Order: sequence, then structure tokens, then C-alpha cells
Amino acid sequence: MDLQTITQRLIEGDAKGTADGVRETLDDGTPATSILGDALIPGMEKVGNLFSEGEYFVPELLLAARAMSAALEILTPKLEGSDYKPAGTVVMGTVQGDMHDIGKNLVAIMLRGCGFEVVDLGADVAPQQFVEAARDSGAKLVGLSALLSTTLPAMEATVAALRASELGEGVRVMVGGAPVTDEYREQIGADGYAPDASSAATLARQLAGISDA
Ligand code: B1M
Repeated sequence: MDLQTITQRLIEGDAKGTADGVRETLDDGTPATSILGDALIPGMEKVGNLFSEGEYFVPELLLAARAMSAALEILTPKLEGSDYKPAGTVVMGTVQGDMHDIGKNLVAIMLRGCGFEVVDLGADVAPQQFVEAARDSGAKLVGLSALLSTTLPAMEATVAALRASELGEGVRVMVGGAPVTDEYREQIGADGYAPDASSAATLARQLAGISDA
């Protein structure tokens, strides 16, 4: 099956068709990273554009998100299959007020794939929950995701809560998500920004002091 057919099924919110297409394409020998980057992510981008243009509404977004989750369930073991050495623990979550978790889940998959243990707090996570999870797990790295411009202040509040806690500067904070920029990262005092899941994995290794050289 060609990748455009998978993209089309995702845009139509056809979870079973998307999952069947992913399975078939993997069996044909297409790499999981290509199915993700060349079929699924462009599909979600198109869904976002249709929503912005008033062609799609929340139910269509939900159907597409469900199809994406079905596809990721199949792709996850392939994306995680890598032989990096253990790299430490990362606490991950989408910030308070924000329910978008697909991008955050992808970042978590990539981090696990390059050897991190990930404590995934899910979506709509309060600043204090990040602080407690970092303290309890001993993580030296915290990853914050935000997809709404209205939840960027919650990202800033989370960085502030981590800095004000006993963890202080001892924990490194990485941020990402569609409305986040490196300029914003600097403004809120986070340590690193990554625009996508694969650069998030590279950044995490840098922040954890692991050289890929
Ligand atoms: Co909503 N939504 N949504 N939505 N949604 C967006 C984000 C939006 C851009 C759509 C649009 O208008 N074009 C818009 C935000 C506008 C803005 O704030 N600027 C929007 C809106 C407005 C809303 C609601 C307010 C709609 C409403 O109710 N009227 C509502 C808010 C609910 C809430 O959160 N409180 C809402 C709801 C939803 C659904 C629940 C229906 C669903 C989410 C389901 C889910 O996640 N389980 C949904 C979806 C699916 C989307 C779009 C279509 C797709 C998001 C997605 O999954 N993208 C989105 C439009 C778009 O993004 N094009 C949209 C695919 C994913 C792989 O990409 O998440 O960007 P992304 O993650 C990337 C990078 O950003 C990066 O790596 C990832 C992988 O490469 N990254 C990181 C992400 N986190 C990172 C962390 C890192 C590093 C990199 O380090 C820690």
C-alpha cells in the first residue's frame, strides 16, 4: 500500500483502515520512521489545516487522533527498537489545561528508543505534579509539551515551580510543542527546546551529558 493511502485514511478518521495500512506497509518492508514521518505526521498536519479552515470540527479531530493512536500502537515497538545504553530517567507530560498528548507520546517513544526510562504523567499535568514526580523518580530531566498558545503560561509556571522547589537548577527542563519556540524557551528559563520527536531525543542525550559523538 502506498503512504498516501494511509495519510488519506488518517485524515478521514478511519482507525481500522489506518492501522491495517500501517501493518501492511511494515510487512512490505517500509521503515517505521518513514510511515510516521511521510504518512502519519503529514496527515495530522492536514487535519489541523482543515480544522483551521473551518472544514473540520472537534469530532473530526477526535476521529483523526484515534486513528493516529491506533497507528502508533503498531509502530511503537518498531520505533523503540534500538540498542542505546540506559541513559537515565525523564519525567514527561503535557502541561496543565492541555489535553493534546499525541506529540508528547511520540517524544516519549523516541526517548525510550534511545535508552531513557520515561515517567509519563499524561496530559493536563499541574506544575506541582511535575515537581513531585521528578523528586520521587530522581529524574534529572523533565520534558514539557504544550500544543495550545493558551497553555504556554502553564509551561512557564511549571518551569518556575521546578526552579522554586528543592530541585532548583539540578533538574534540566526541555520544552516543545507547536506554539513553543527557542525564543520562548529562553524567556521562561528552560534548558532546551526541540521542534520534533527525533531532535528531542538528541537534545535529551545532550542535556543528560551523553555524547553521541
Ligand atoms: Co486541538 N488544537 N484542540 N485537539 N489539535 C490544535 C493544537 C490546533 C493548532 C488546531 C488548529 O486550530 N489548527 C489548535 C490550537 C491553536 C492554538 O492554540 N494556537 C487546537 C485547538 C484550538 C483545540 C481546542 C481548543 C478545540 C476546541 O475545543 N474548540 C481543544 C483544546 C482541548 C484542550 O487541550 N484543553 C482541542 C482538542 C483537540 C482534540 C482533543 C480533539 C485532539 C487531541 C487528541 C489528543 O492529543 N489525544 C486535537 C488534535 C488532534 C489537534 C491537531 C489537529 C493535531 C495535534 C497533533 O496530534 N499533531 C492540532 C493541529 C496541528 O497540530 N496541526 C490541534 C501531531 C503531533 C505528532 O504533532 O503534537 O505538534 P505535535 O508534536 C510534535 C512537535 O510539536 C514536537 O514533537 C512532536 C512530534 O514530532 N513536540 C515536542 C511536542 N511536544 C514536545 C515536547 C518536547 C519536544 C518536542 O520536549 C519535551
